[in-house]
Amino acid sequence: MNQQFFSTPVSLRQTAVTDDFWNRAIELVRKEVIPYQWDAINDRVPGAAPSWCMRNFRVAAHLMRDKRQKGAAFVPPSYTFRGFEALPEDPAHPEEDRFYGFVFQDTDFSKWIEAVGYSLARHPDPELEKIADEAIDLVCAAQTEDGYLDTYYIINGMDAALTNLRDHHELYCLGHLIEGAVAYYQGTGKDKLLKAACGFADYIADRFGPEEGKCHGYPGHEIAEMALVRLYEVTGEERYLNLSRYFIDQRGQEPNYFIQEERDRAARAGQVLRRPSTDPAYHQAHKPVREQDEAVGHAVRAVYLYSGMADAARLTGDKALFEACSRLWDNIVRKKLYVTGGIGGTHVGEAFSYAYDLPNDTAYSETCAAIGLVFFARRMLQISPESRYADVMEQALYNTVLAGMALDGKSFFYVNPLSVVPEACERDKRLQHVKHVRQKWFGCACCPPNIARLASSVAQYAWTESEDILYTHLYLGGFVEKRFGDQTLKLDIASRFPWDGHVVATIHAEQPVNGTLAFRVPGWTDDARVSSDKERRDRSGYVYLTGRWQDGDTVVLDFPMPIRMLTADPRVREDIGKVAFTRGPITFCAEEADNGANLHLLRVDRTRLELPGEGLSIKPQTTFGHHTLALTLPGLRQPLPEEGALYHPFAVPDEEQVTITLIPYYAWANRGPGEMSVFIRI
Ligand code: FUB
Ligand code: ZN
Repeated sequence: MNQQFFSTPVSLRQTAVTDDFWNRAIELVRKEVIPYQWDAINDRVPGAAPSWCMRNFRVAAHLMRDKRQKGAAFVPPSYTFRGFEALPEDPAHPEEDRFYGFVFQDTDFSKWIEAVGYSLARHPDPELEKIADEAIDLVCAAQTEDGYLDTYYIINGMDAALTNLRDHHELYCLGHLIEGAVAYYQGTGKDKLLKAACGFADYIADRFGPEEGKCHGYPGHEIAEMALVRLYEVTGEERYLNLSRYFIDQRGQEPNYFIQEERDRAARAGQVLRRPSTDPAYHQAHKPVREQDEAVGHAVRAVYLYSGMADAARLTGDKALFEACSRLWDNIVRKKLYVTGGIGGTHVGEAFSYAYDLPNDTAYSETCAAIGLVFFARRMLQISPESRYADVMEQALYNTVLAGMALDGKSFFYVNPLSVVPEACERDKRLQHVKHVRQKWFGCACCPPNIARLASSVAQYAWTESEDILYTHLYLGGFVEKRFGDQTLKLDIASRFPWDGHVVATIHAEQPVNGTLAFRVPGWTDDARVSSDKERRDRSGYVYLTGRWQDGDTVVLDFPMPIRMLTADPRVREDIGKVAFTRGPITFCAEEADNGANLHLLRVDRTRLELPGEGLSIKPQTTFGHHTLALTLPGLRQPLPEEGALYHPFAVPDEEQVTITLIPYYAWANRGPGEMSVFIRI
């Protein structure tokens, strides 16, 4: 850990993303997703699963108003808890003052307001801001006088608050509330929600800690760890950083808090807990985090935790914590990462599987997990700018994260398989979690709003800064401003990423500026060229250019993007004898729309790959007005015989020569239902 290289994300207000690729995604979020999401969290989307989110806030706000008006002690309605998901008996007429939905339903609002905050930072919109302000008024009206803010318990009864940290997501709601509040504050300068988030964080900080009589627990679903760090960075209040560190260090200590908590709950109900209902590894609580070296359990929780650990390590200079992050990172990247940048090999527990278990058709690869991996990668880069972190960040971002949203921004994937046969998805119960058509919304709507908040803040993943270095990690086209001392430098980036690796960075500055510009050299290119007249140093896949920058100076970067044919480590049983194709940051896949059904009958024709005019080639393709590149390659297709005997004596099949067409993985399932496969036999 060398503090000289530590950095923080630039403010969105210092940036603009103007290229066709990302600007399109950001605009989709602004014009389609944010308004749609607002309707969704207000249960106004016909045919979509209700969110109940804003309704729950309204019910909680009414309860709080009654309490304030009567001046009496707050007596919540005495409902028995219905468990994880309470649904109304009659959806058309929900009972007036009940909580509905998942225990973490409040986070639908928090993620929406976070995306709104990022969007407003770059694109003022008084109408949207007014809607957001009114929503914030409602949310704040639901807060209890001592700062608590989770409608599940405000409505159901505060007597049970903080008694089920493992499953009931209160601290997850806190984390998302903080993230949303900070983004809205930074985007608009308005601090009402930020104060509410601080109030909730203070409530928790007062009740958690090593002191006797305080709660020694930690979040069942991580995120508060990184959110509290962010709150600390915005407010300067050390207690938030301390609380984050407490949560990180308490996790996995003995006696295990979650087991003890469940035992206590059972005892209160007059029962004896014979066996904990959940393995602590699911929550990454099986051992202290500093001793962990394998990414296990629920994948989103895991990478959110590791992100918080990296944040805390950076701010406290905690080397052991950073080393744990590095071990966990390496474990993911070497043994548990899909070629699409997805993570989570099994739907059982939405979790990491064992090493090298990366099934293609039953993959979970939740969109949120890829987003969490992007968070983790950016935080590792902030500590140690090494291209290998940015490579994975880019891989997750351009492939699984973007695949999570349709090209028209109107439907979403939660699960991102690498191989799909529609009939199997529809008829095979083992594939119940896999959809081959994107959904409009989800009852558990974690993924779509997560895409919205990441896409609208993508500039903060492209550029980070320290006092005297501006880092470019991703080659978005647009600009970023950086103050070096009392001078401002504007870096204007002309880029056609991800299709073309030629990038021109032009400097604009009223006065000459002394400083260092660091540019990442992607790991997928062999022959990178960086032209500049400034002093050059290379370190861990970054080129550092130091000097006196004048208006009009340029840095020209060339990152050739050959088509790469990748094979997995042979320990990945699923992929043996198969290859996947990538070019630059993009992973490709075959779709039925281009190649016909029965993709499993295809294989790459190795003998023709090297022949002039027959090998791999690129062709432009347009889907929904969105320009992409397709790859073509020589292939062979085994013919299907007449149906007959299931087994027969082996004979070398008489394969037909075909051309295989591949499209970017993120663009699959935009042309109607059909098969898809990332890996192809060779
Ligand atoms: O538990 C909250 C969110 O719902 C998780 O992050 C997702 O995996 C989904 O289970
Ligand atoms: Zn999700």
